[in-house]
Parts: sequence; C-alpha cells; structure tokens
Amino acid sequence: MKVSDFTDTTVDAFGSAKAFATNLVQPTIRLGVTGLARSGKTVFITSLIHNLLTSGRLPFFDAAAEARIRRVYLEPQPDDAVPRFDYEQHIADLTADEPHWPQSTRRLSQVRITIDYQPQSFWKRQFGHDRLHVDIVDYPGEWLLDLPLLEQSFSDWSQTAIARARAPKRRASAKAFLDLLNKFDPNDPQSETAAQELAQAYTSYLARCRDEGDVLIAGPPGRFLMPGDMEGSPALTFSPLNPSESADEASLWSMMARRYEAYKTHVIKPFFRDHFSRLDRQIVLVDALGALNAGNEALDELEATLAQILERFRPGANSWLSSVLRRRIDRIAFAATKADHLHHTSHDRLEAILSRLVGRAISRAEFAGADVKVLALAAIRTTREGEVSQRGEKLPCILGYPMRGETIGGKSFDGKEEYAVFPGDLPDDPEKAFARGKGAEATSIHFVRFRPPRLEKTPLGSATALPHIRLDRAINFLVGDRLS
Ligand SMILES: Nc1nc2c(ncn2[C@@H]2O[C@H](COP(=O)(O)OP(=O)(O)OP(=O)(O)O)[C@@H](O)[C@H]2O)c(=O)[nH]1
Ligand SMILES: [Mg+2]
Repeated sequence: MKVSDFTDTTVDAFGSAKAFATNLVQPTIRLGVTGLARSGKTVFITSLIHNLLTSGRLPFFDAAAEARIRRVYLEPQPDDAVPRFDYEQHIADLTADEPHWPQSTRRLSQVRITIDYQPQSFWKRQFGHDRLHVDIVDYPGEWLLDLPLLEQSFSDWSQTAIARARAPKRRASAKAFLDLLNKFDPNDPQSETAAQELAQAYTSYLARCRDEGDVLIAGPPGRFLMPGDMEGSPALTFSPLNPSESADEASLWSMMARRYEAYKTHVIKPFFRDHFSRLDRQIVLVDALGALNAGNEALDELEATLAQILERFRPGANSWLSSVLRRRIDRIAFAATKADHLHHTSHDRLEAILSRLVGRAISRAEFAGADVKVLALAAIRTTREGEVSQRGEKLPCILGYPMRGETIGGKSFDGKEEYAVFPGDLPDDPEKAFARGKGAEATSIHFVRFRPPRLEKTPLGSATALPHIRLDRAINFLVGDRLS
C-alpha cells in the first residue's frame, strides 16, 4: 500500500464518521447536478430553487402536493472553500424586465437550501426530524471524463490525444496545434515558453472543437477549458508530445510529463476525493435534442460519453476511485433538458430516446442498490402550445419568442415577436433515431433558441414561479423520499 492510499483512506474514514454523525442530527442530501457544457445545469438549479422558494406549481412533488412543506429557504453553504452557486444573479437575469439566460459557468459551485416539512413518519415526529438540508453541487460533466487519465502514462496519453486530434472530424480544428507540435523535438531542453505555446495551441484546439466543430466533447483534460483559479499554473500548462524514446530529465518531454502528473495530483484527484465522493444523489442533464439535431454521429458520441459518466457512479472494485468513494450514490436521474422545444406529444418519445441512449450502459454497469430514473424535462418552459391550420388541416405547434439573431427559413428575429414553430416529430420507435443506412429515418427537428418567459409579478413585486415541464418529478425522485 502506498502512503497516498493510506492517507486517502484514513481521511475518508474520519470524514465518513463525522458526516454520519452530523447527518443524524441534521439530515443532509448532497445532490450533484452535472452534464456537458450548455446542457442546462445552471438553469435547472436556479429554477428548482426558485420553484421551491416561491411554492411553484409542483403537483408531482409529493411533499408539496400534500401541503407538508412548511418553509424553504437558502442557508449559507457549509463548505468554506467552495464557491457559492450565484443563485441571486442567475434569478435576477431570468426574471428581469427583459429576461435573459444566465451566463455560462465554468467551475464547480455549491448552494444549500433547507426544507422545513411536516413528517409523515411517527418516529421522525417523535424525534423532531422535520428539516432537510439539500446541498446542490453544480459541476461540469467534462471533469468526470478525466478519470481514465489516472491510469494513463504521459506517453500513452500523448499517443491517444494526438491520434484523436488527427481524426478526420477534428483535423481542421487541430491543424494549428499539430503544425506547432511538429516544430518541437521532445528531446529539446525544457522551456517555459515552449510549454506555454504548446499548451495554448492545445487549449485553442479543444475550444474550437467545443464551439465550432461537429464533435460533442472536446476531450480531456477537462480543466483546460475551465481553468478557474488554476489558470496559468504549471499543472495546466502542458500538451501531448510526439513520442520520445530517450528523453533526459531536463528535456521538454520530462517537463511536460511532470506537469501531466501534477494535473492528476492537483486537479483530478482532489475533485473526485473532495467533491464527487461526497455526493448522495445525482442528476445528469443531457441535451439530447441538440445531439439529435446534430445527427447520428453526435448521438453515438453522446451514448459513449454517457456510458463513461455512468461508470463513475459504479466504478469497478479495484479502481482508485472506489477507494476514495465515501458513500454510494443511491439515486441517479438522467434528464433530457429543454423539452419545451417539443410539443407535449413528443415528450414521452424524448424520454424513450434518452432511455435508449443510457440503457445499454445501465444494464452493463452494476447498479444493484441504486435507483435510476430517465425523464424529459424543461427547467424553464419558454413556449406554449397551439394549433395552426394549414390547407384545412390542424397542426400542433409551439409558440415562443425566438431570441434576437435567431432565424427560421430566412426570417430573422428581434426577440420581441411571438412565433409559431413546428419543431418536427421525434420517431415513435427510439431505435429509428439510431438507425443507419437503409431503413434509417432522418430525425428532422429544427430548433431556435427562445428567450425566457416574462413572468407575472406578485403584489409585493417579486416574480411568480418559473414555469417548467416535469421539474417536479425530478425533485420528487431526487429528494422526495427523504421528506416522508
Ligand atoms: N428553452 C429552454 N432552454 C434552456 C433550458 N435550460 C437551458 N436552456 C438553454 O440552454 C442554455 C444553457 O443553459 P445553462 O443552464 O447555462 O447550461 P449549463 O449546463 O449551466 O452550461 P455551462 O455553464 O456553459 O456548462 C441556456 O442559455 C438556454 O439557452 C430550458 O429549460 N428551456
Ligand atoms: Mg452553468
């Protein structure tokens, strides 16, 4: 056993005992909210909190439907070193007179909401257990994809990363990096300037994949595009290099290899040990509509990525991760977000497609003891439904305010005009969305981004609850049983 293993487990044992004792006195759920970039994490957490704080319409959240929620409030979050989820700013953006979507967030953050409720259970009433803290942790799903690096040497990772950059779909985004790479000999003397130049080129390539290319996931290291406080530190200033057989200690190769190891020690391990391992429940948000829109290859990539993410929740018995996991995640929800882009007749179909996307991975992973739920939701509903007559036929459509700059069939919008949109139909059989070649059915959905809805104000001037689709079912699954 290595010293580091020993320390990890010891800290873990103390941590668990303390958490267990505290949890008896103050029941707490740590709820992880994750998903790839732009999947809807910030909007989901903001709407969840706002709906709880303002007693929104939550008929499928049992404790609310049974009128057992006494009070919900925000409390200072208990982890001093973790940035607070900026609920106040996000809700101000969404409920402004000109409502707009919150800014993209690129780091982990946390917020605590407390629910005072009337317990149903006799014992809970006897012991005065009528309060639940929910610590919500927002973190990028890309960080979960870093885990395999722990088992890869710098040489193996370099090979994989360079092969990936040369793949047809990425070659254009990677050109500048690949050209630069060939100018350096890994046996050259180590140099900070070289490391910075290469790291910058590698980061720009990843950013181009994320922003422009038709790939869904830029690829590890996940923190390169979300550096947070570590921006500019050596642990984030490296890149893969062409193979070297005989590099000495003072070479560029050795310098990059050391930094790659530092990334594992200072970035990957602390995230899994200090944050991920403490989660009790998890929701993974998936922009399945975006992937459907982007075509079959994007769907394949999404399926493979979700499978990897799922493995993190049930790692094999021998991995480093299982040794630091403090608790078992006992409930995992997968949610297809932005369902308000579809007519309600397609919501079940979207759920079926997401079930098909994660289904194989769920059946492969060992999920004994964990409940898994798949659902389609819209944390904020931006549209309403209607019908439009066309050649004597009534067609279901959705109506919303396309955002400024969006276009449909040559018409461009200013964000002020409501417009009827035919989002297109999802296939009734989810397999058809995945089919190839003959028999394949092109899924023709067309999206425009809608602006958030303008909310009514209460007599006191605050905004009424944000409208949603099936958000209450997600809340019920994630925390409902702890309010019985
Ligand atoms: N119509 C609709 N659009 C949504 C909804 N949720 C998110 N969106 C859209 O998706 C975008 C991204 O949502 P965020 O909540 O910022 O996503 P995120 O996962 O936090 O993104 P990053 O912080 O960049 O990783 C928003 O700006 C909206 O355009 C929803 O419920 N309905
Ligand atoms: Mg965000």
